[in-house]
Formats: sequence, C-alpha cells, structure tokens
Amino acid sequence: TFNGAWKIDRNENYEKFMEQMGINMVKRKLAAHDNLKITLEQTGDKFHVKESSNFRTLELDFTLGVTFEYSLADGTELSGSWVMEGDMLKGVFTRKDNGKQLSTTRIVQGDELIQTYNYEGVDAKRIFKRA
Ligand code: MYR
Repeated sequence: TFNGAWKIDRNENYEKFMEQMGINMVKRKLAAHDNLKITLEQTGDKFHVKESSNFRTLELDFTLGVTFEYSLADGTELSGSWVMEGDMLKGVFTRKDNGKQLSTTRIVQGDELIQTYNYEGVDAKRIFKRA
C-alpha cells in the first residue's frame, strides 16, 4: 500500500534530471535537499496527496486515469495522469510550456517508496522512507 507519510531519504541522478529539465544550478542545489515529505491516502481509485518541502506545502486530489494539473515548485505547469499497473503507479505528464513529456512511477519496495522520473532521456530516482 502507498498509504502513509513518506520522507525523502536519498536521490539518484536527480541533479542531472533537473538539469535536463532546464533548472538552474542554484535551484538544483536547493532542490536536491528539499526535505520533501509526501503523504498518500488511497481510497479506491482516488488519491489524496499532501506534499511539503522547503519550498511549499500543498494538497491535491487525483483519480487514476483522469487528467489533472500540477505545478512544479519553480512554477512549471504539467498536465497528465496516474494509472495503476500491478503494484506500480505510472504517471505521464506533459509540460505546458514546451509540450515535452515527463514520465514517473511510484512503487513500494520493502520499507521504501521509490519514485522514478524520466525526462528527455534522463532517468532519476527519489527514494523515500516511512516518516
Ligand atoms: C503527486 O502525485 O504527487 C502529484 C503529481 C505529480 C506529478 C509528477 C511530478 C513530477 C515531479 C518532477 C520533479 C521535477 C523537478 C525538476
């Protein structure tokens, strides 16, 4: 289950990913240590998400398979949706500013939630532990 509170433990290749996203070095340095915490509450095909980091706190709801809007901390706007494939959440989002695609997955493995990211050929992971 994805339910519960998760806090960031470590990143893999996240700076390269952010660089590919066009985020400048100062912001990348801050974002690499953003103390991200996410709380997920799944009810059927609906999710309630609480996100908090050094940058902001926000809450959102999404339904599997239903397109919604999401803004990154730097203001970049995305539109897309999550679907469930087996035990994995798969998200495909499109940047509104350039039309390019950002893919992401979430899976719980042991006591960790692993979120992967792909943008324009660059992969990254952020690995969370239960808070
Ligand atoms: C959620 O389920 O938490 C809301 C939707 C998340 C959309 C995809 C997030 C991609 C985040 C990429 C971070 C990029 C930083 C450059």
